[in-house]
Amino acid sequence: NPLEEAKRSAAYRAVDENLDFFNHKVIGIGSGSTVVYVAERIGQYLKDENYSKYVSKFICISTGFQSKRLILDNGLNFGVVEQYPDIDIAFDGADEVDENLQLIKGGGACLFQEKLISTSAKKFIVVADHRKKSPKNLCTNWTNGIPIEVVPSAYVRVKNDLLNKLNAKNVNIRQGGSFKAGPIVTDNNNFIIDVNFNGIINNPKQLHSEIKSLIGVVETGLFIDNAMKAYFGNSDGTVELQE
Ligand code: DER
Repeated sequence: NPLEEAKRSAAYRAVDENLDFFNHKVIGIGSGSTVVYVAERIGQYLKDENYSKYVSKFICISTGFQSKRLILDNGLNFGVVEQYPDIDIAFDGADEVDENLQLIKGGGACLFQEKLISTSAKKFIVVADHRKKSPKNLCTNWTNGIPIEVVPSAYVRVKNDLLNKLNAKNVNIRQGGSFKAGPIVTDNNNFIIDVNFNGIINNPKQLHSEIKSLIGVVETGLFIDNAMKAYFGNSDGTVELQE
C-alpha cells in the first residue's frame, strides 16, 4: 500500500534522525495511523541488542486510548503525564502543515491530549504522508474544518458563538456515523466540533486565540509555534523534511 509506505518512511526517518538514545528518556507518542510506525520503529530498537539497554529505560507517554495501545503493543514502557510532565521528545501526526509549521490536528479526535503532550515536550516532531503538506496556508488541502474539543453541555453555545461572533461558515458536531448513534465522545468525555471558515486560514495564531476564548472550548486543533520539524513521506519511500 503506497500510502502506508509513505507513512512508514516518514516515521522511521523521524525516529532514526531525532531519537537520542543517551539523552532522551520520556517520549511522547501521538495518535493516528502514521504514528503507528513511530512506535513500531522504537519497538525495533528495543529488540536490537545494541539499543535495548537504552530503549528499555524509555518512558512513553500516550495521547489517548489508541496511543496507549501502540506503546503496550510494541513492548514499550508506559507512563502518564501526571508523573512525567516534562517530556524530552514527542512524535505525532497532523492533518495539515502550513509553510510556517503551523498545524491542524484533531482528525482523530485526540487533539486535547496531543496538545498537552506536544507542548510539554522539548522537541515536537510531526510525521505525515505527502498529502498533509500545504503549499501555503492551513485549510488549503484539509477541508474538513478545524477540530475543536468542547464540553458537551456547551456545544450549542459554542456553535452559536462560532457562527455569530467569529463568522464561521459552517459548524458540525462530529457524529459517530454508522459506528455510534449520536456524537463521538473523546477520551476526555468531550465532544468534537469541526468548524469551517471561508477558505484558507491566514492567521492561525489569532484564530486559535479567538476560538479558545469562547466559553465551553477545551482546546482547538490549531497547533501554533509547536512543531519543530515535519517529515513528509512519499509513496516511493522518499521523505521531505520541513523545519
Ligand atoms: O488527530 C490527529 O491530530 C492525529 O494526529 C491524526 O490526525 C493524524 O492523522 P494520520 O492518521 O494521517 O496520521
